[in-house]
Amino acid sequence: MTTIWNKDAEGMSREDIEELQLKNLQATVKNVYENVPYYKKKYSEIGVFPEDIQYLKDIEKLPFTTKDDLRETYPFGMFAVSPKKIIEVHSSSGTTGKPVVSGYTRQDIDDWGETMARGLTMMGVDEDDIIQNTHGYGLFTGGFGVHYGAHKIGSTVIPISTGQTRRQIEIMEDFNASMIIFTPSYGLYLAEVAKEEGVDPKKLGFKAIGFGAEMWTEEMRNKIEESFNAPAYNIYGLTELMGPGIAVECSEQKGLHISEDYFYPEIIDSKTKKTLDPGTKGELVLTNLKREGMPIIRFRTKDITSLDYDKCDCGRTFVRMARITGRSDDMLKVKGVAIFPSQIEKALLKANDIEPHYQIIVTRPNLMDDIEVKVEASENLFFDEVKEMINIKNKIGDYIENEIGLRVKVTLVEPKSIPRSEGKAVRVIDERNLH
Ligand code: DLL
Repeated sequence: MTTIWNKDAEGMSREDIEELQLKNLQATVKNVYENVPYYKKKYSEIGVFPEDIQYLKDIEKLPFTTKDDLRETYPFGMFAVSPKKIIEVHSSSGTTGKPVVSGYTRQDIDDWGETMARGLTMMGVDEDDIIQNTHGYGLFTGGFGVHYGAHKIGSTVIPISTGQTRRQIEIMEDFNASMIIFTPSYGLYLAEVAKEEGVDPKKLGFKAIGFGAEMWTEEMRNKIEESFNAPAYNIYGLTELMGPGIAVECSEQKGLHISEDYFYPEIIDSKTKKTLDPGTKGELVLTNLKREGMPIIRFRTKDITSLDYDKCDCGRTFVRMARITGRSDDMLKVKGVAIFPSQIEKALLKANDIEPHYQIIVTRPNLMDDIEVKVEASENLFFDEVKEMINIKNKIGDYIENEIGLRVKVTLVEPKSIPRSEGKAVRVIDERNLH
């Protein structure tokens, strides 16, 4: 049995967990009904009220919240407290351009640190460790979430953020980092660059690796563990609810423990929207149970997983969710950034001289994500000068970058060369094999 950060919480009996969850759910529903006009309107429209929540199961009476709801209330419409009490905001892509904003009070930031402290402890990290945190610090939640957890347990954090890969290798060696956090694709790239620099990643002496923010396969985990000669643990989270720490994998590496005192998980069938039994694969729906700044109720994560309530050998009683194996929508994560094809389409519609036929091709050459957008040129343009083509390509590249925040390769192809489909157009070709 490993050390548990907060035995009182993480070792609770199922009965106690459910009692606490019901109490906090009732308080949260009351809070949003009274303080967030958007929820009040939605609940009043269908005639459900806070007092209708008598049992945990009653959560199913409440409507779902989606990214679109957050977009409609952009930027601060979902806050349940006065903006004065919000001390930090984060953000990520929305479905049609406007990003999703997430606000935290001082207490929320402290709670975020608590969940990540639990997670780091699951990985065997403590105050003697030095953590190299390669997650981006900024509007992305990765950097700060891990940072708050590291502070809470008193380990030393190197807030190096993403990029400067050669410098990362130098720092790991010089500062003697004992644990590292990365996205799986960046981890593999780091190992490759280390080898190029003449550094054997196996000898860097990491005792644990934390990784998340994007989909990965067991083969990728094996490769990462082998490259660094250290166990790699899965970290799950999302901007809307809290960022990294919602669920983290323990030493057993058999699923991620969801901090159930902070989150209520459900699995639904994405089509019928009915709640499914434990163990069945479906879409994860999450509810904030304690959040002050921006409590989100029944958020459709669109992530596909299942829940396992069996006792875990690590001694923790919190439910475990399986590794994410897919999405129920068309969101892609490229270089850790969430992207929707609709955003690319919106950018393309701004450009002249092209046809609205396109394909998004995502590959992972040399272990780094690459994204290419193929667009059909108009007949006129296709027979035009090369200089003009380059101008248009650059312009499209700018529009897309403006929309998604990433520079992509734009390729203009011959008119009518992109295959037409009779049903739903195949817009995305993901060659990374992440399922
Ligand atoms: O990626 C939060 C995070 C940061 C988690 C660092 C872990 C580590 P978003 O950018 O809002 O937040 O993206 C959330 O990323 O709905 C999943 O589709 C995907 N995702 C996050 N963690 C994992 C994971 C952060 N461990 C979206 N495995 C989620 C698979 C993941 N997919």
